Amino acid sequence: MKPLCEVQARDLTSRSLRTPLRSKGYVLIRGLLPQKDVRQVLVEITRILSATGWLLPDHDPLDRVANMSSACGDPDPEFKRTYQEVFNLAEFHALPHHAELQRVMKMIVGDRLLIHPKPIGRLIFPNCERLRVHAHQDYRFMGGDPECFTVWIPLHECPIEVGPLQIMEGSHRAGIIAHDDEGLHVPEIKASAPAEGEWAESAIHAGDVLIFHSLTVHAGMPNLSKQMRISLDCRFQDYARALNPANLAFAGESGKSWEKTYSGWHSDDLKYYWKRLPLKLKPSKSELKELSASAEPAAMRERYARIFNQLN
Ligand SMILES: O=C(O)CCC(=O)C(=O)O
Repeated sequence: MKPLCEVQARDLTSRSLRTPLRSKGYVLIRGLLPQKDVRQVLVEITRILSATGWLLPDHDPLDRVANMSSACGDPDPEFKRTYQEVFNLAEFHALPHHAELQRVMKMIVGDRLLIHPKPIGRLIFPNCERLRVHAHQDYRFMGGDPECFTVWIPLHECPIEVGPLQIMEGSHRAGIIAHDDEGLHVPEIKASAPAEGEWAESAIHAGDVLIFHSLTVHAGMPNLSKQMRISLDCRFQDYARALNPANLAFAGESGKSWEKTYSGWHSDDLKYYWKRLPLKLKPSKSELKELSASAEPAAMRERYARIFNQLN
């Protein structure tokens, strides 16, 4: 097993961050976030998972012992219902705005920092191969400018058996790799696809963050424990670079909206913050309007129309 390339938060410099990102496509920063700040998000999420019956009742929710009779994942409807509750938490959205993370991301992308507003929460039941996230590049899902970075944050100790993320070292240099989407809910890179690099993996601790480029191939490792693996991934870029507006809106048919997401929040500070930035949308608003009338098939026209309407 090849370990991930790591740097201690206390030794961080612009050079110690940029060098591995450039050569290997990622860097693991040990101890960047105070454990109590990460734990606070875990407390809120496990409260929801406990109430919904995903965790065994005779254990501390923070131990995340899974009730396997409830095992589910995206796109199961029961997963989507609970995920929505997690997504609506103000604490969940606040973590990517953590001052320590912003400091580091500015060292990577510069002062014009855009924190994408839709972090993804991963609520991974153990021993469910069908729910594992297989090899992919985030660029396939994000679009916009490839000079975009993901930060993966486990909310608890994540030893190898709990299934942390693994990285194909140097794979960002292969450019955009074709993903297979036939019969798959989430497109993935076939094991046989030509991608250079060796898989690297390490135990990742609460407070560590794994930062990688949008073209870096990565995958979730199998969770072979009895516990759920709970993590968050969020994306960052220079706001002067192209941004796919789908990253700001809810493009699907679920009826999700920012108004619903924000309805239980006590503070307005992190609501619609990106609307104050001079973003470079690609497609632009006028192109979106045009696409919502002309794109094929009809489902794509509807998707563009939903994004366009939410931007206005
Ligand atoms: O947490 C996982 O299993 C997958 C995360 C991922 O693919 C990402 O951070 O882009």
